[in-house]
Amino acid sequence: MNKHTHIFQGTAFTSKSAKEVHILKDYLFCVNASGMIEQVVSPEDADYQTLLDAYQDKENFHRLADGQYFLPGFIDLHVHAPQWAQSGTALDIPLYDWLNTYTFPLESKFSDLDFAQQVYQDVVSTLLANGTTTALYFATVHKEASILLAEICANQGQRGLVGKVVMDHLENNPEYYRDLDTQTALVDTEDFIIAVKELAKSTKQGVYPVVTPRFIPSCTDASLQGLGELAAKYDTYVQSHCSESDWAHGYVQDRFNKNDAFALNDFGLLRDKSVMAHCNFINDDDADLFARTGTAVCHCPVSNAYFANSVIPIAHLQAKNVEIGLGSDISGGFSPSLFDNIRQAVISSRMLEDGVNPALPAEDRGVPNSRITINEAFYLATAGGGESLSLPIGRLETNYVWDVQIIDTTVATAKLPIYQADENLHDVFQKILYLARPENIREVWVQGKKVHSR
Ligand code: XAN
Repeated sequence: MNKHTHIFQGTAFTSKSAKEVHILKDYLFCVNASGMIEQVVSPEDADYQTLLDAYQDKENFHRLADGQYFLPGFIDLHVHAPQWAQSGTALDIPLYDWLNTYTFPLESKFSDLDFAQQVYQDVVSTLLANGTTTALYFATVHKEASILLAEICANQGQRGLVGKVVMDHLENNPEYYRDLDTQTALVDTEDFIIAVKELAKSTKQGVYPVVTPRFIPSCTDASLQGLGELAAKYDTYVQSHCSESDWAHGYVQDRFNKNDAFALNDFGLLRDKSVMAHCNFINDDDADLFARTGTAVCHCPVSNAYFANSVIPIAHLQAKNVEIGLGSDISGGFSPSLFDNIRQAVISSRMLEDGVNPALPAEDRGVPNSRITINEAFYLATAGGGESLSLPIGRLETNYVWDVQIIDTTVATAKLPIYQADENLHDVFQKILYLARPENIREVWVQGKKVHSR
């Protein structure tokens, strides 16, 4: 502990395991100059009073007010940053039509850096205001605008993992929106990786380049192969869409006679640092392959309800040791809030378990053992995301970074229904997860630095 240490005092909620939440009542969190949690001190510890006496009058001591709580910052594993400009629109048509009618025309506009700057500034600040401290972003095919997104994350203090999207397939992508050719796609990706790694050196929280084949239909075999090699050469993250819709899944079967997971693995794209979005149609062999390679699944419950008409079996995948986190999938998912996605994850899982067709006998309606609890959905948005990215984030524990959101349950315009001073803290936790709105997020900190307040 030295003069650069910051001490935070208050009650925090953090995952103990996938099912259990640890309630740290009135703890001290000692955060060092690098933004790491150096020590977590309970009121029963011998050091507690000594630390309080030494620090409580200093300016680097922060005590939560009554009705305020710490939550780990959220980790959004799937955001299409350019699509923020169309969030909340056109969700009533199938994926393939949505991409061609709305999404590709929009994304093509990001060759204009002024437009990109406007949208990217907004999406990063909006996610921070919603408690998202780490985000895994798809940008567009444009190298410069993708670097700009990484720069904006760096400047706003968000831990951004950013991918320049690769779409080099001449038949499957529109002429107005694709990489010029395979060679250009690979050279641009390599330039992008080098630029973001250089940028990362000047950030505290880190920004990371991500190898990003949009999905198999958008890429040639040659680009998939080249991207796998780049990921290995630079030891980068990899992201893509995997077995998302009936259409995409069927396309990969026709082209490779195997599922997306095995096809991606053949190109070296399933690695410990890989995150595959959606995965609605993966089978047990695919799941085992994910577990063996350390590939994580990003569950996008809002988007899946619209575009895939599907619910992935979270509990089943976890039982097979697959790492899973949560994604908003802006703008396939309309909401920038992982609170909304936590809520939908619980709702969808219950519909999967209980079934939705009341015409069938109860025992034939659903998939047994599918429901997840609010604790488990919280885990996906925090610790599960951290494990998926193999970063020390998503938990309030020693040797994790100080990425937190301070939730204020007493905000006049968004007061949570807490009337008893001695209310059970797990009930408070549930009320926060189900009812909190952006107004309740008073402050957001990333790597020990305040990056948002209201
Ligand atoms: N597949 C996709 N799915 C999705 O939800 N959003 C996209 O932008 C996309 N591209 C391919």
